[in-house]
Amino acid sequence: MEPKVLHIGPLTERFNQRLADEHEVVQLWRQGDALAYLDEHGGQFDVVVTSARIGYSADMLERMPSVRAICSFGVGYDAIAVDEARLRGIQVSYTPDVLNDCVADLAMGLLIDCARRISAADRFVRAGLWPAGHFPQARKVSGKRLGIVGLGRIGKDVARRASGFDMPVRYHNRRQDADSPYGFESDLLALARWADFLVLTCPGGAATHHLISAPVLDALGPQGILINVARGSVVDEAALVAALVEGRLGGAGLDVFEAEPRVPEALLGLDNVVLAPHIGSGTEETRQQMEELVFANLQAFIEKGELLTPVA
Ligand code: 8YV
Repeated sequence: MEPKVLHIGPLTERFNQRLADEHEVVQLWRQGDALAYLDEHGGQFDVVVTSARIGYSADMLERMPSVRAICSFGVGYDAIAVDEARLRGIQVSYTPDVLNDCVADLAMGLLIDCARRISAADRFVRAGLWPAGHFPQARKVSGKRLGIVGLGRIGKDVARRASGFDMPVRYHNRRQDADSPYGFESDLLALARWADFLVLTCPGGAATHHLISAPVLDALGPQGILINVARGSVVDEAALVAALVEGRLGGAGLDVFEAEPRVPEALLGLDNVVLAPHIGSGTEETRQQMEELVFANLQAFIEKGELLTPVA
């Protein structure tokens, strides 16, 4: 029997359309109050499709007793009640690996932009300020010390790119990676003191909530640059804004925010920050691969009752 799919929140037009064309789908965002809708109709769904950003909470799970699989578009699953799903015997899939390149590319792009002040220079030229004087000097990138918080698949791709810039790399993880050629730093403060640039590529969720606190930002210091392509929740955003405004931190390149799409007002006026609207995986090529992987997971579940890339 054709499974009934609940699509939690809109993705790309192409994805939404393809899912609706290929499966029997209800688009939850068109049904008014989500919980009220699920109270009445939740029992009919077998599979949920969602994304790393549009969560699937325990509240919703309770209302959908027949669901057996959640297929998520994205590598992060902090927005999905994975533990609750496991307790209920629900399998969860995600889209690892296919987006590593693009997220790592964006981390390097934000890093170079912040250090060399490319976006600020662009604003300077567009404002017609060049004839009136020189653009202030920026900071060199090549050869600088790179600290990585979360040396997983994406972190390793950032490290590989950094080697092309002759950067010494050290990292902080919960546990040392025995196979890694990079120096392990169990003390995050020590890593921040050592690093010129600190790049965040760790998962979100309770274990990393506000890992980047005021003391870590102070350790990175007035010449240091923070790059976040992980999750907004990893950084104490109020402390970050204060450090930037008070000049205790050199700069920041941010693709993610604590309450995105809301960005703290104070950041908008700062010339030493580069702000992006969560575009880490947002290229045509990568989004296509993520889409294919969601559909492949869905198909595998329908045909064999097993997902291709289950959350471990
Ligand atoms: C989103 C992401 O999935 O993969 C992740 O964890 O945060 C992103 O790639 C994507 O923006 C779709 O919501």
